[in-house]
Amino acid sequence: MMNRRQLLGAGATVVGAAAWTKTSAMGLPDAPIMESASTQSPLVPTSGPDYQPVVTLNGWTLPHKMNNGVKEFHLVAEPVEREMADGMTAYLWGYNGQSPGPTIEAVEGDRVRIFVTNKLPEHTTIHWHGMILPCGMDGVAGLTQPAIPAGKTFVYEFDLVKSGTFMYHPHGDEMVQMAMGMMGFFVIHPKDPQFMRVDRDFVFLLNAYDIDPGSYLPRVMEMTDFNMWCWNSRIFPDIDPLVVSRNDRVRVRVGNLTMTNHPIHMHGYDFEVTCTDGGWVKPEARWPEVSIDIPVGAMRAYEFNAVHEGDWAIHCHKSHHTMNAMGHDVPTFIGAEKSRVTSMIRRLQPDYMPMGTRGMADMAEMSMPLPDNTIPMMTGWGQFGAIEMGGMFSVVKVREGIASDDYSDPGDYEHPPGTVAYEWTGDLPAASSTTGAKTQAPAKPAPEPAAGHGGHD
Ligand SMILES: [Cu+2]
Repeated sequence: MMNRRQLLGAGATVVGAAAWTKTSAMGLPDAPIMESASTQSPLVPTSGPDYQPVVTLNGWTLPHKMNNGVKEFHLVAEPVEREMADGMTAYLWGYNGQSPGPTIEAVEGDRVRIFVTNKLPEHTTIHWHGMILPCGMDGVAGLTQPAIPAGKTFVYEFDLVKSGTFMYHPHGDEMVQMAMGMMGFFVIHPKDPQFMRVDRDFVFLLNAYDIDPGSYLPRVMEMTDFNMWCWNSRIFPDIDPLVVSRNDRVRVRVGNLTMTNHPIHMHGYDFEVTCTDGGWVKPEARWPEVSIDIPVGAMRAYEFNAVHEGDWAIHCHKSHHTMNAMGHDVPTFIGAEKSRVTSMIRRLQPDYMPMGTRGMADMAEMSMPLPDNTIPMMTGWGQFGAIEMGGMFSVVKVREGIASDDYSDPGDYEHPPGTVAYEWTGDLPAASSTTGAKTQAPAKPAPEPAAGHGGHD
């Protein structure tokens, strides 16, 4: 959970304890640090207007302090070690111990003061993407402010004049710093607690890295051929599920700070886009979707009523983005006859396994030795077998009767009897009296009644 201990014990990745002690004596608010990569409980407001706090997937919300009516936050830009999945850690740059940085939440009408301490080896800034603020607070190095030198703290202070969903990221050496993972969400809740109120409100950022298997550092010069497609710098199977109680009103806010678009597809529902980083979408301007393309440098929020129980897949619909550590220079062997060449190769390399002659699904089930610090391209297990996914994939778990503050994984969905696709063995199952069986397979139609159906009886 929240770790408010001082940087004194935070390890060698920061500039040093002395620098912290000195700035602390200068009256800076605490800079909380997060050490866990798992989803933290939402930060329920304890003062000011009520709102439904967001849940940051595999992330957390930055606590603030009130100072004479101003909400004060303290972001620390610094090198971090981010666990992207069990068995895979990346050396990234981020904020307050993690990458992405913590979600900042505040309320329309608030005045915020955000201290930004730079513990990177080079200068930085923060740009508040989509927010309406004085030009000098916009965070563009050289254009609206001098860059924040390494070791210095700058202050951003402005009024939050509109509610909505925004992002923050550097605007100095932006290519390197965003490729290293410097980004976060900034959610401004409406002043009216009933406006656009939902029961569950999830946020995550799309990001991408190119990290060679066996290495830890992203190749920051890569422009297109990334191999780690992430939500909040996590990859399947270690992106936490989106846990929802049946009949909840649910919002999912997705920001894209990669260099390509991502059509986010959720199974089991249709839904509507209700917010962009430009603001709320009026009800009469919405249309139904089942996939939402999230453009580069943009945010889309969609909402649905969680009436359908189940384990519903949610993923990017670019099929290479639901893979981990993937090489693209692999020939296609589907249909090739490799038995002769396999025996020849095995004389030199006894462990050689021919791959791809029947498709690639074998990859998900066989366990080959991997280099350190990487995870298989296709992986993950469900109650019925290998899921064969990776990267940008998770599960929306809708269950009856989940407590409003419970986001813990409820386990596998228990399908009602007769509602799971089944193998045809030549006979339809006997008709059952359970309602679930109605959706399984149509029973043999009853004989047509002889009576006509003129509609005038
Ligand atoms: Cu994608």
